[in-house]
Amino acid sequence: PFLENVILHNKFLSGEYNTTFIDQSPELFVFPKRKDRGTKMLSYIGATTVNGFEGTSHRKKPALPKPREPVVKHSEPIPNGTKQLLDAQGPEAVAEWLKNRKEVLYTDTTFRDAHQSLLATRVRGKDLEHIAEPTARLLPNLFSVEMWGGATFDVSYRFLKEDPWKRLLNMREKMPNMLFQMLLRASNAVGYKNYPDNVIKEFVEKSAQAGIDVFRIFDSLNWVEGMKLAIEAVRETGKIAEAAMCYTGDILDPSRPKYDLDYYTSLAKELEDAGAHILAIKDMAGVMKPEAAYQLVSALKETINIPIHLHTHDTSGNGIFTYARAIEAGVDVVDVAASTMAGLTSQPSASSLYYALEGNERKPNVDVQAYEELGHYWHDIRKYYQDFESGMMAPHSEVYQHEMPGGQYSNLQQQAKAVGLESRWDEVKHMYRRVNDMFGDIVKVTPSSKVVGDMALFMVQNDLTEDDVYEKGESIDFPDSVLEFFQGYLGQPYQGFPQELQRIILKGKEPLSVRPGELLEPVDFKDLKENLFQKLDRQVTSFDMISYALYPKVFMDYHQFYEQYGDMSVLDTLTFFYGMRLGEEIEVEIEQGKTLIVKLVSIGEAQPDATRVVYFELNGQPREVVIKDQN
Ligand code: 3PY
Ligand code: ZN
Repeated sequence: PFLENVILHNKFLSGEYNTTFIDQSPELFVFPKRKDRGTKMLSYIGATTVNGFEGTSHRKKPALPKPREPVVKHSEPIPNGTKQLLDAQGPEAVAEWLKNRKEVLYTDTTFRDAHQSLLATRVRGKDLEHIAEPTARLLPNLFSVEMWGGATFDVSYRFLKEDPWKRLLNMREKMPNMLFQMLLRASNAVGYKNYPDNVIKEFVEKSAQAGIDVFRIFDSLNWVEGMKLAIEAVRETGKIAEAAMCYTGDILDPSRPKYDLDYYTSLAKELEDAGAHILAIKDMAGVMKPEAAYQLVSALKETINIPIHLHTHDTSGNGIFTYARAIEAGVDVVDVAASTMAGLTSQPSASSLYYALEGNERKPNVDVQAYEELGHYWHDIRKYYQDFESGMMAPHSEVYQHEMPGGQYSNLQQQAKAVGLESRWDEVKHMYRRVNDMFGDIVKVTPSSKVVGDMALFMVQNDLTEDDVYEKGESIDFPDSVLEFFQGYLGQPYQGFPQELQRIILKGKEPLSVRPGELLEPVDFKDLKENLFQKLDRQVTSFDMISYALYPKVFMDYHQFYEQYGDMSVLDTLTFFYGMRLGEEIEVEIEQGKTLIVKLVSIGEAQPDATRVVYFELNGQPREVVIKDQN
């Protein structure tokens, strides 16, 4: 606009100015050459071939077969499912319908929590979308498919360089019969901190518009005050508000009375009163023992009138037993994953539970054979992501001691490795529990679990004992997340903060006693949109806008990647993570009906400035890109 104003100015138009510097400065006419899509893509493939992908071992691209997939008739109509019930009759009708089912219902988590917990959330949209339609055809009797939210949102942008909204919209098209479920961290949305109220409302509204039907809402401290706004925002969209209480402690252990049966029944009642259509019990670490599940679900059935949805992780190996007891007590829905993406830190296996319920009147109404076939796809695709496996190979009953959530275990392990604590991992796990106890025995789930993890790492790294913290705490600089937690920026823990520790950590800073969202300035979306328009130099969608409000830096980094390389979500997964083998030829469909054929011909010697020329053929024409070798 500035330049336009200049050339339209009357002095410019009438020639009353001196432009001789233009004639004398030929460099003004040298413009950066805008790279075409093909060259951008080759730059990405070249860079990944030479330097590897963050988080994968830098090794030669593995040769893996195409995943097997079930045969389905694409020409036939997709059978109706619960989505049609919600759309026609609304959330209360769905809740009523659920309560009247004899069989237990399934939510399939393969598309979200299973890979968040087993593969560091790294499964790409392309691989999820590929199996979406067969799943919709083969499993129309599921209650819902959990496929969005939690960590998938930022990991999409941050590591996979793809737009999470596109994933949602694409899958929505392929699964028109399924209720889509997401995990919403209440006032933390899909982030790790509290956001202003209007950001939460806008995010919920946009997610509902893009296709989410069931919002599982939890607060990382089970603080109902922090959940009400999100519950209300979901109710206003006409979608299903599933309020979750996070299971912590052990109701069977009388020596640990903080989170006893009464705690949970009162919490459930509060959530029902706050407007929940469904109650979720979120056992994020998988520490709910079978008998506890039976007692808890039985007590809740006596207390509330809304359906109950149970979520656990199979870390200890007891998941099926826990579900079986909960089902006996009348739980309405349970979370499961396709068998080849189940078990360990993921959810229990859908087909194992099916067989475990053989002869039981509550056996789920799903096609177990179809589930097994879908499992073949996941089995094969999982191999593409082997660099992200946690290494846990057997049931891990230690979880009952450290209580780390399934989604955190492998992450914290990576963090420990990054700061040189790989060989002290046992100490970190032990410290995690010590920190929990120091903090007053708190709910540990994103983001409060991150605070506990940060503190545990910090203490092990600095060889600090619990006594050191109390004795020398005044002179210790604690991690920011710990400081913010004790200031009340994540909300208020049940029964408050331990006061002495809070005093030591805050060093005179005043803690909040109100809801953090009340204090945060609302975001001016109009302003933000203009600002973003200047930055992106293109039309700004309302999805971009809310993503930027949640994660400004992550979003801008993604944008910069996109400018440099283009849309790399079109690449097949092995090429995306490992680049290409010498002599290999691949086809890339960059848009419908437009395919590029890429061959990697050779890689030149490293030059003194550490660059290498990578030689390709693009649709038969020679092309080269210069890559900085970072090894
Ligand atoms: C998340 O918040 O991402 C979780 O999965 C918590 O269990
Ligand atoms: Zn979970």
